Amino acid sequence: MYGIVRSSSRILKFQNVRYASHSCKILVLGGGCGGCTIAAKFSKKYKDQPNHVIIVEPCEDHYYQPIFTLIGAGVGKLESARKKMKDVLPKDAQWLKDSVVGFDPENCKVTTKNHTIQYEILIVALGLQTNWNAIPGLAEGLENPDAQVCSIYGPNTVSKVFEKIKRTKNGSALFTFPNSPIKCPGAPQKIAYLAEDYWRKQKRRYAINVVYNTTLPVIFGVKKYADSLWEVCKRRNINVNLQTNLVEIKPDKKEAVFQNLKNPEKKWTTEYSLLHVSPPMSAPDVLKSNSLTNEAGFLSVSPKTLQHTKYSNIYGLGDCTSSPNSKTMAAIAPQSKVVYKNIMATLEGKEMDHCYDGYASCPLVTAYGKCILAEFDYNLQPRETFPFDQGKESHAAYLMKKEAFPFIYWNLMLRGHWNGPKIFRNIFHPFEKTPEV
Ligand code: FAD
Ligand code: UQ1
Repeated sequence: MYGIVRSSSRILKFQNVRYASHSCKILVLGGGCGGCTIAAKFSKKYKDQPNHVIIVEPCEDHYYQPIFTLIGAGVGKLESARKKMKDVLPKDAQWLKDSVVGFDPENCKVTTKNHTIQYEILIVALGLQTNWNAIPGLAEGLENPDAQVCSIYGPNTVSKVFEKIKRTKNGSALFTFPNSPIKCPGAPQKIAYLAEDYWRKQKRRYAINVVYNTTLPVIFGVKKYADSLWEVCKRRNINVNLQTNLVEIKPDKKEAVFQNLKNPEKKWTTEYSLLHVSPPMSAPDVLKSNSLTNEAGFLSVSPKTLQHTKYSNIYGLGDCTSSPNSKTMAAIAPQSKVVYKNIMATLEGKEMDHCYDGYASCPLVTAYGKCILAEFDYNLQPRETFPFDQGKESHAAYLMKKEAFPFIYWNLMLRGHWNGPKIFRNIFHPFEKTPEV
């Protein structure tokens, strides 16, 4: 029933095959964290049935993005975050190296630039799109080596961040959080803490005004961790401005224009000596404006089952869905189990019985060697794994961020073996009740 209709399985990998048709049981869109993780689970299940799992992914390289924050602070190099896509995607799945361009959910078909694919089950894991052109002056500023504009948010920009931090000797160092949903909402302030710590260690902190301008009305969404972060900022004299939006950069003059979101007419221009920008993000263009998505362009899924709200043979995971969790890799670990189990139940004609509780985690690095390990759920209540107070800065949490999580990612998660730390939480907190979602 399944299989390649007009091409051999090997040909799938080559771009010069035009308009070939394929069919498969499980079609995964996106070979990033979510796509690779879920494809690994299904290819293990169907390893004796070639062509059952197809992954559509255009990129040659796969990145472990969480380590970009440390790379931006001079801890490690970009090469440590990068592997070849062909080496991380599951060997028992077919990789179609192409971009999705259209959906036809009524007929269970997806089109890519060069192919059409018929599926029984579709899993969408297309991530978030980074909109570098949404702020006038940002793209020019990043390209201009003298403009002192930088960002940890792109594989092409992250390597230049530390150089620019090192070059900053005085003036105002501004760090921004955009007016859109973003991946790892903690990262824009983590890089501010690391840069501040660097300047302190270099004995030039007294000459630099460190400012964190966020569009959000809070420093962090979970009160327990927000309280700790306010203390860090107070102790280290980091100025935090809430509801403050970067709207334009004038790289030649080293000036940034901000807007007060409480009174959007109110705009002002500030000089900077360093500007770290977390760019606006959105659902990928290909997802926007079709019957699969909500108004903002995110794949409409049930927050509990991660099944599409209209088409029962479509599921989503990761940053591109409407599920209101914090968009992190840590969230994808339990999501991947829920999606896998619920699809298997559907295929076997059973009720779906796995439910995602919104778990997400954010290792909030506050200095070289220190981290607050935030873990929480849909209710924004802490769901901590370890038997110590994770709201306090600790070296253990920093080591997990730097060493343990990358190891878990490459060796367990991408191979379909990591469903999050619940197993450890159950050991350390045996009497904790699972909250209602
Ligand atoms: P991605 O991993 O981004 O993958 C999406 C894939 O879809 C990509 O490979 C892309 O090429 C592909 N794609 C896009 N368009 C198409 C198309 N048209 N057709 C086919 N394929 C397409 N998370 C944490 O848990 N902890 C952290 O400390 C942390 N820190 C972070 C720091 C930074 C600076 C960044 C950038 C991210 C961080 N994250 C962190 C977030 C984490 O990296 C993301 O949440 C995670 O990668 C999302 O996985 P995903 O599969 O949804 O998207
Ligand atoms: C996690 O599972 C994970 O995926 C590998 C991350 O990715 C980067 C994380 O940052 C975190 C915090 C977790 C959660 C794991 C534990 C042990 C708390």
